[in-house]
Formats: sequence, C-alpha cells, structure tokens
Amino acid sequence: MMEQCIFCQIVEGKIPSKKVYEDEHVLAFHDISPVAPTHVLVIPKRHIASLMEIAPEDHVLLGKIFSAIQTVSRELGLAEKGFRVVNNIGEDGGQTVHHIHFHVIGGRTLTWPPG
Ligand code: IU
Repeated sequence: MMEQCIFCQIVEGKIPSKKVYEDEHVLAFHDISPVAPTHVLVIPKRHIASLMEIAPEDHVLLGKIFSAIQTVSRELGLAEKGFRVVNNIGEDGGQTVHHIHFHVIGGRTLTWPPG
C-alpha cells in the first residue's frame, strides 16, 4: 500500500515534482492539475492516509505542516490577498490520494461554497 502511494514516491524522489518547500518532515510541491494560478500540496513525508488517521503523537507534525503552509503562502505571494487551505477526507470529501495533503490554493478570488 505505502510502496504504491504516489505521494510517498514523490517524497522518495522516485516520481519528480516541482518542490516549493522541504524540511525534515514536510514537503510542498505544485499540484499536477492546478485549479487556480497557485495550487500547492503540503504533505507530511511520513505516510498518513487521512486526517482521520492523525494520532495525538502527530500533533507536533500537524503544527509543522501549518508552519510550512505559512511559509509557502508568503513565498508564493498569497499571504497579502488571501488564499484557501483545503483538506479533503474520504469519498464524500473528494479525497483521491490517500496520503494526507493540504491544498494551498490562491492567486484568484475563490468562490464559496465548494461543489
Ligand atoms: P484530493 O484532495 O485527494 O482530491 O487531491 C489530490 C490532488 O493530488 C489533486 O489535486 C491532484 O491533481 C493531485 N495530484 C498530483 O499533484 N500529482 C499526482 O501525481 C496525482 C495527483 I495521482
């Protein structure tokens, strides 16, 4: 399962990605199919299937992910006008890749509600 995970393969460098941020625990890269002028995915390097698999011992990691989101949003020029962070969970949530990821979407005025 984890060997086949596309995002684990991106973390391992087996599949190329356009990285925008990387530290020991977190990776951010441009989404292959952007829905806005800027669309980045921020992920933990360790395989966690979804938000529902987050354990209490992962809380520090979650904080690191959100720090990375701040850094990425500033570096990509999103912070001033605003942007959106999205985490899809499960079938109804529209999750298609089962390695937790936070979409950072911006560069245009976003509408609400989502589809
Ligand atoms: P979702 O929340 O699980 O639906 O989001 C998965 C995202 O991963 C989606 O926006 C895809 O375009 C993106 N993605 C990618 O960037 N690279 C890939 O190789 C694959 C999916 I597969």
